[in-house]
Amino acid sequence: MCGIVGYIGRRDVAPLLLEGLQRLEYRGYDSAGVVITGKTGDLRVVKAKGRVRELQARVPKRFAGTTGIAHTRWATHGKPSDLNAHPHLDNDEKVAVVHNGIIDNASELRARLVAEGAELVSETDTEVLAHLIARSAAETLEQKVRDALRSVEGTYGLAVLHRDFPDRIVVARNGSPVVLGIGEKEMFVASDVAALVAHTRQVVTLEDGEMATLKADDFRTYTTEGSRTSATPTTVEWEAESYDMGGHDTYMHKEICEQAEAVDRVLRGRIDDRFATVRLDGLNLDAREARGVRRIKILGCGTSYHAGQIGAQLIEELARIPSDAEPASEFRYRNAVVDPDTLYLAVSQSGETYDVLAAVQELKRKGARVLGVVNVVGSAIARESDGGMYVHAGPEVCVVSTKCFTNTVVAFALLALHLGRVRDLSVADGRRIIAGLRKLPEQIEQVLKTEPDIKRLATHFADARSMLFVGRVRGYPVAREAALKLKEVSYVHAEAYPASELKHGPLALVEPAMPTVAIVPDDDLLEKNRAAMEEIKARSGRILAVAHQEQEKADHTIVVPKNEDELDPILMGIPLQLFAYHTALALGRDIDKPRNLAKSVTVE
Ligand code: HGA
Repeated sequence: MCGIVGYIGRRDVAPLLLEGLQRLEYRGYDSAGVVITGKTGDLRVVKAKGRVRELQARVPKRFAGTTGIAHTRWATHGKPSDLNAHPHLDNDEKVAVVHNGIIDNASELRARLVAEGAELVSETDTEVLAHLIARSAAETLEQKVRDALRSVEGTYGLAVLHRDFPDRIVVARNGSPVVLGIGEKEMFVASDVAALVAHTRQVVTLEDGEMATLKADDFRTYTTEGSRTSATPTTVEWEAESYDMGGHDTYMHKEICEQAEAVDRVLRGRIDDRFATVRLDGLNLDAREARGVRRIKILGCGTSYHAGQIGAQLIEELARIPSDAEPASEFRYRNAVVDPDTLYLAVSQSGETYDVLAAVQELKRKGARVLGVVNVVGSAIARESDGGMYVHAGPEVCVVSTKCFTNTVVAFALLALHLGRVRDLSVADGRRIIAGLRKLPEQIEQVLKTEPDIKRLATHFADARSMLFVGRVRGYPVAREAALKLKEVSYVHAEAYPASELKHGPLALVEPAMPTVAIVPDDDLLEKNRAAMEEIKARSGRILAVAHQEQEKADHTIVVPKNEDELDPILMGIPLQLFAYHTALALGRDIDKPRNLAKSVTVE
């Protein structure tokens, strides 16, 4: 979702900003724009609907300056167009603003500004900010921005340039990430560290309600009320190279192929062989508290929600704590009963997903204990939770999640083992699960080796307009995630059902043109899954099984290595990521940036 990049220093700013925008492209966007302080002090703006390369093509040859801000927009108010792209300026072109988030009272402010004689030229909510800042009678830019923000309701991460204050960029955060990058006689700002790491790894993440002033030689942070806050830079652990494609044609392919390493990382340093358990220090939950948990509720959106469904099953199986997962986007609106003995787990790759963050804030308000399960260190959900686990998948650039999903599920397996071992899970079972976890990286490599077969199968099924995905119990969330992946990246309609539900409705859809992917692990439900395949075959349905052995009833089988029953879902999902990938490739889709989707959904 939208991205912000800004720079103030001594270098030529336009190439730096364009490169920063390119690093944010993965988040998904529909238009882009840049504004710099030109040689004469004027604000010079270029905007373009479409990709950053289209913006780049419009940037004039002479576009020199050493201060500027830029944006990739994902429209919430007003269609994607040149005019609606950010930055937005006031009528005198004194103030330029780039903004992530939503101004809830924009129509009211717009009416007020129009009544006062302002001429608003775009359909966006953002534009009111530029006019409000320009109209403030306050003396300093900081005060002008503060004045404007006082009238605003909503969420923002924003950066502001002012013609009369060419020595600074002022930024503010409320509900949408803003990260400062601290360099040597130069400062950066971005909505995501991805845009900064090529230049500096020293960063300061603003809190909600915080603002900052960046000058070439220094920066300061303060609250929206004006009191100074302390900001000690931290070092980002991810390298700039982690954001490169590393010889693959797409980030999705790269990230699928990185999963063995990624799983190794989430396990590293956490296994405790002596007690057949794992150490998860960041949980901030001692053994007594862990024993006191009566229920677990996992909240996430999209793929993270599906990872949470597998997580809930793992926790029920290994720790025998009643657990379930729910979309955070629904939970936060249903005035849920918040129970003091329930432990809440908030799952998000970016740690900034707005719906998840809002659910966390609502839970905290009601006094619940919330743990974050996130990938991005220091992100909003990590900071607002009482503790949690990082999933250590490394940067995930493709809009659709693959390695982060797998690592999140493995992190849940670790949590389930930990909770199980402070309760009734035996040492023998603890050892069995640990051995299974240790086998995962190698088994993932084995699955990845079957890619040529999966590619052939994906090409074979690529003519299907719709596909059914079925599984039972452990296999069902795997089917749901695989169906989502196929939809997201290939735009082929896919529906997931518990295989047990087939005869209660979806069997009516089965015919040769509607193939079924069946998740068929070698566990106590094997015969039931075979019976489901039999039902499909009897209706002339085509079947692709993902199983631990060749399935006679299926037309094709992708065989994956067997692990412990509880951990099987982790491996069974991986070939279906490749299946979605190769279907999308066969259909010529824009794999890393599927239409209408964004990476971190930082608006509601
Ligand atoms: N509301 C603004 C910015 C949207 C945004 O933050 N998207 O992620 C607009 O529509 O331009």
